[in-house]
Amino acid sequence: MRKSIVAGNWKMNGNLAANAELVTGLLSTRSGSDNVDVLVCPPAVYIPQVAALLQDSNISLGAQNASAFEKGAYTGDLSLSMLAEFGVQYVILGHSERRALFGEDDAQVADKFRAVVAAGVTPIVCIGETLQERQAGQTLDVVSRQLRAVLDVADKATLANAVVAYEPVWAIGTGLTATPEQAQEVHQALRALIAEYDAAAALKVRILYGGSVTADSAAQLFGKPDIDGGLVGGASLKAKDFLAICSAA
Ligand code: G2H
Repeated sequence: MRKSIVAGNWKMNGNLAANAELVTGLLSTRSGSDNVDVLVCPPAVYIPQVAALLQDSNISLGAQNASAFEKGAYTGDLSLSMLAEFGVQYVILGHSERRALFGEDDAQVADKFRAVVAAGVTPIVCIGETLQERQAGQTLDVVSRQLRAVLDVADKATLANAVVAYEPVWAIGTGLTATPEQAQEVHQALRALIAEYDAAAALKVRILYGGSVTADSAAQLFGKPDIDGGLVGGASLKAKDFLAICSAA
């Protein structure tokens, strides 16, 4: 059995006061139940603040991005060792907003994947098709290409610990959610692709769904056999909504 994960991707939202209120709300209501891994990914500048707030809790800390490089002349970037020093245990990689707005390509995502794994941090690799690609019947081709880029550089010993997030671009922040059946079809195909590399790892890799997940849509999505939780954007900014999604996982 795979343990579910729910990750809150705050994107570029929050401030000191709002973060404190949100995390306090999460900690005051979250039960001690350990059947789902829960993490939040604040903007990098707030990682120390949120790390302090989460100390000794059962909520983990993630980053929204990281450099593939160890150190040096990379203005504006943050290395894995810097993030790890502040307790970051997960890093989101290749989010569609990074791909579309900041030009990240499959090769860069693969380089970052290698760096994240080498640092002992868990990668959450985001993949997903655009509406145009879905309408052209290219969904499985696109997500397979994006996932292969990472699988080709993955180490057999650590692949099982990686997390994949299927996030159809047309569902992100739009209020449109893939149906549980649409998502399951893709998740199943992704697991089959991972099995081509390592059958045992494929059974263990957790594949999250992301894209306008709400407290209302979560239970049905997470009820599908290959959907192991969610990567949640907008709904992770309200403690009540995020906790309801965690409870559905
Ligand atoms: C997809 C998701 C979180 P939202 O980007 O990664 O955001 O839930 O707002 O669609």
